[in-house]
Amino acid sequence: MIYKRSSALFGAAQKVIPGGVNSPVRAFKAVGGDPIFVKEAKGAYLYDEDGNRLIDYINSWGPMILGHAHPPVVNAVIEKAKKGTSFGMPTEIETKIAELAVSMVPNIDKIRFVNSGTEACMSAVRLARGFTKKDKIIKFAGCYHGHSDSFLIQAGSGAVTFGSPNSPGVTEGTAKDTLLARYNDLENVESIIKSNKDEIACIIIEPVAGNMGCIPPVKGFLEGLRSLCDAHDILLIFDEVMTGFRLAKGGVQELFEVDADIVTFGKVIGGGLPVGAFAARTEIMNHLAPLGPVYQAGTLSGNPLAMAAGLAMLTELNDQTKIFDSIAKKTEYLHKGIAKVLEENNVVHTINRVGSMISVHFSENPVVDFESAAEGNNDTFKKFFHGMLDQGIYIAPSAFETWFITEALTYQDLDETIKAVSITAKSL
Ligand code: KE4
Repeated sequence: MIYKRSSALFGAAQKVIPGGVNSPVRAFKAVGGDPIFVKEAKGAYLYDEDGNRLIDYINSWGPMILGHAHPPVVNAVIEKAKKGTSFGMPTEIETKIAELAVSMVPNIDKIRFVNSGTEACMSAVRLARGFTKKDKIIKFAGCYHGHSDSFLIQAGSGAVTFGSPNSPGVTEGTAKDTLLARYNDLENVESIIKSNKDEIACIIIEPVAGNMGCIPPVKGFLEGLRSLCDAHDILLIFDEVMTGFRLAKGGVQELFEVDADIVTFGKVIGGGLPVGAFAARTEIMNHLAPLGPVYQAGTLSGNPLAMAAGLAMLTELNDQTKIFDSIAKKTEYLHKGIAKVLEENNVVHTINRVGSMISVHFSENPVVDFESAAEGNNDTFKKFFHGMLDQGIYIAPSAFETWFITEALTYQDLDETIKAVSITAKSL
């Protein structure tokens, strides 16, 4: 594959945009080489600036569950744009998508729309702190909830659970209120709660992790968090920015039948336009301004174009819930095919999968948390990424990401992908 024009465009971008990208993971830093500049996309395919067609397993990091340039979404945006693009005033369409989302997801009575998953998670934590009048939060090493200060915290030295900033610009003052736990380790969570009695406002978690590769909760883990939260007056926040409207109509709450107190959304809910949201029962949501004292706002929140895209997307997913089963079956087919050809080529690996989220780890041990995810062989991953790209397959440019399967993929595309793995495996 030739990427001359992408490289030239990357050179120009770097002169005026830090690192040439508007979000770091796009820069290929984890895999090397210049990022691919996409010209357009349709269905399961990307068409880059050098005329290459790539089968897309990122789908804008999740939103394109029905495929790129999906006509009902595109047409809804075009029609809405003709009537104006933003008013900063309430519009009926915001109520319509809110009513639909509330009808699709368990345990939520009200929803507030924002412009990104970060904003949704940041606001959900502020709401939890305001509602419980407690300051500390528990997050899990390896889970990502966006770039708000409270989340950019890494494990402190040794086993100490007090976090320390993992980015300049995040203060020690902020870090001290974020406690870090190990994913899938209920005892660890319980000990942190006991060491911070009556100080913890919420536990925020990716109920199926997607930012350390795909990591499912072990049996009983989510249920255990629910019990701990009930016993210690802590709110449980499910960050469903990735999993919401992807793993089931009602997300992970429906899939695993565990109730969250606050749920955050992004990606799919906006149909590819900038939308995040957070939702909860009335008792909690009514603490939000203008009703209650917890302030949260946004000029473009509930933007009519974004709402039109999101409403078209959720309407289709709500009307055709068989889509969730169809993409889960495609993902299982892909999983089995990739595993077979990697085994045939004696490539040490493990594959994690939940619904239409899947990740390939070049590690012989099970990947159940950040530590085990970090044991993966990154050099092998880099070769795998570029080998697949050379075969016209675009997977996540980082071993700590998840592949997102779109309904637009055909079984022929999946076979082409499995064949590409077979060819690439010979060079690993
Ligand atoms: P955004 O602010 O990027 O819309 O959402 C933040 C976020 C929150 N919660 C979860 C579970 C997420 O996965 C994300 C964002 N996901 C990354 C992919 N790992 C977005 C890609 C990027 O950062 O460019």
